Amino acid sequence: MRQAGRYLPEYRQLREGVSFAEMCRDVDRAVEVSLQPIDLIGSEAVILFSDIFTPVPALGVELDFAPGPVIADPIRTHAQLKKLRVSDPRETVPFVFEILRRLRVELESRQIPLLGFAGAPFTLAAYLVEGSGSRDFATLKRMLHREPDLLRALMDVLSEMTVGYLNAQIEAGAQVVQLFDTWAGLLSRDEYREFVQPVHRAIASQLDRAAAPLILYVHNGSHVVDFMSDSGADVISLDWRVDLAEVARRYGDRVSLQGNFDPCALEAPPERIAEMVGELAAAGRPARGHILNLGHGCLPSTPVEGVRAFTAAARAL
Ligand code: 1CP
Repeated sequence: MRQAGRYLPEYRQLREGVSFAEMCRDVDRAVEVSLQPIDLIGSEAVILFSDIFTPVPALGVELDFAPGPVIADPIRTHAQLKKLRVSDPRETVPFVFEILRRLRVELESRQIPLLGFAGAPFTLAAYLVEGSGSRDFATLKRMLHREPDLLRALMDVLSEMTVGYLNAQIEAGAQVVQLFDTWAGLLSRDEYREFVQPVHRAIASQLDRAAAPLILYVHNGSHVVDFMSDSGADVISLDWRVDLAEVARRYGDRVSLQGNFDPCALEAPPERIAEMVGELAAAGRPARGHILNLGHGCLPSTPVEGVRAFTAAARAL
């Protein structure tokens, strides 16, 4: 969950004078930033340093990070949609796979697993239609209600891109892949069932699952946990609004769980963090598997001591 984020002074130092997009393309720096959390905070897995928008410019979309993605010409018409092209990511974003291959070599001897990731079509579409992040994504929702076929067609293109991108990551050495659907929780249950659930299932069925299990994350998704557990993903990743004990009891025989510590609770004193980690581990125990993690990424203001207290408590369990 955005482990290499802006809360680490060592990340900020490496990032100085370089744009975020350049950082993602700079194999040496990206490898170094990906590895930083192992020694700096004691994490037991590594996620590729990149962004969910890395493969998007290759579709023919102009975008920038400021600091979140900003789309030069938001997609609102069929004519714009028709111009999008799905390419072979090995040719258009080769650096992503070079970073993964280098990371696998670095991590092999340390026996630390490597995660790849992608943005889910609904979340990518949310930014592409809206033009940037938003509180309520009103333009996206207008499209959903006025031109549902246009939104579906956009998500079809993004699904094709996502499947190719994740399979290429698995081929390059990602041992697990995580699909981030940060904004799908904006939808009602009926809308989620209609627009999001089939997309997750289609992606899950087209990935090389024998080589890498799939984790599905939905932010603000406490009302759609049943759909998540039925998405075909091996692990569902939850935010802190979800009662993990209840989900573990109800769905834990079908899917493994990941989460769901509130990153803001990393502000608590270390002893209290250790107590909460113990409670969280106990809550997840009825599930067939539970990856202790945050429920969302760290904030730039998250105290590094809090993150260390979390990993230390998890390791001490
Ligand atoms: O920790 C890591 O290195 C993992 C790499 C990673 C991941 C998995 C980054 C680096 N971003 C993401 C995922 C991501 N990016 C998501 C899905 C997960 C989530 O909800 O956090 C989303 C929605 C984005 C889009 C994005 N990119 C935002 C959020 C914008 C918004 O609307 O709130 C931001 C700020 C970025 C830029 C970005 N991506 C990653 C980092 C470290 C940064 C900050 C860059 C910087 O200023 O240095």
